[in-house]
Amino acid sequence: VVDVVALGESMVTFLPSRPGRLADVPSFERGIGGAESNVACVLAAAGHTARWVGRVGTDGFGDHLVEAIAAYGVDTSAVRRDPARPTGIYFRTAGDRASDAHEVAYYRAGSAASAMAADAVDLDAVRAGRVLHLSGITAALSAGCLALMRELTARRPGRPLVSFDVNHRAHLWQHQEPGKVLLDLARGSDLVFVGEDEAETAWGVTGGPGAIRAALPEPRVLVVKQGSRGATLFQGDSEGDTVTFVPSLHVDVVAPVGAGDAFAAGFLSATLRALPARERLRHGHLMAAAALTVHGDLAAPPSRDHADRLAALDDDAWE
Ligand code: KDG
Repeated sequence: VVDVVALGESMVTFLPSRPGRLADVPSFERGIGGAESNVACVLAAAGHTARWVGRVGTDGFGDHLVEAIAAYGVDTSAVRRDPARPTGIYFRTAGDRASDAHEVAYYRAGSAASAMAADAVDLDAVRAGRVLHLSGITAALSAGCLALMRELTARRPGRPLVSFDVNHRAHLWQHQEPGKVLLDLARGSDLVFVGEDEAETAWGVTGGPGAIRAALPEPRVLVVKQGSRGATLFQGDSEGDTVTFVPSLHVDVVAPVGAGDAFAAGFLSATLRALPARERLRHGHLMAAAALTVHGDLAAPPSRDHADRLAALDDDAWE
């Protein structure tokens, strides 16, 4: 059994050669992106078995994605190729260092991935992991993708543990109200990652982690990400929730893109290894710190031994 299967759209990304407005940047460097395959790549680099399920065109960008993701050690055998639709791509600008203020230009409407649907993916391959990792991005891609997400988050005996990163991308939701859709998908999941800021924009929930948990009591595990402050884990059992907060690492941010995915991968890795709550959050923060300090979506994560040693440092080192 593979540890984690991640399903979603991956894209070739174009990173700017220098900061500035999209209108002014003269050249871009090719990279790979896609929230869910990012999670699979970090997990594979951290020594787990990971599969990415997606759909790309038969174009060179599709070849590149499959090859580059496989080079991380991710199983791409269930990726489908679509001769009629292109691989999605996107461009982004570099904001000023620590801020999130970058422009994103997606070229993904009608992409191969938008044709994913319950009858157009290999559902056995999707459900073959201990964990199935999904994100709210997929729900925004097309009606078929949304129906697939509903199918995968339907509570059924014997399904893998369903991990869901809300990943609210306002740009992608032009024809639908995202709030209720994302909330329903989160409710059907076992482990949910959500940013405090996303909970406010998507659901209008303010008031911090406790208020978010009150709005989303169904998943057994809820991780509320609080940016550079830290993250709060709610771990439910028959007695109620155990609540654990761990501060983030302070790093010089180069680009925030990919940090949420890396966080999810670190948290999932520690969860698969049955590490205690505090270590799960610490592994999330460590992987996020690696991603925050590079331009692209993906950073080489610390080795498992190294991450374990850092996660085990005493509280003073983590304040
Ligand atoms: O999580 C990083 C992603 O934003 C990026 O890789 C692209 O998946 C992506 C998206 O849809 O924004």
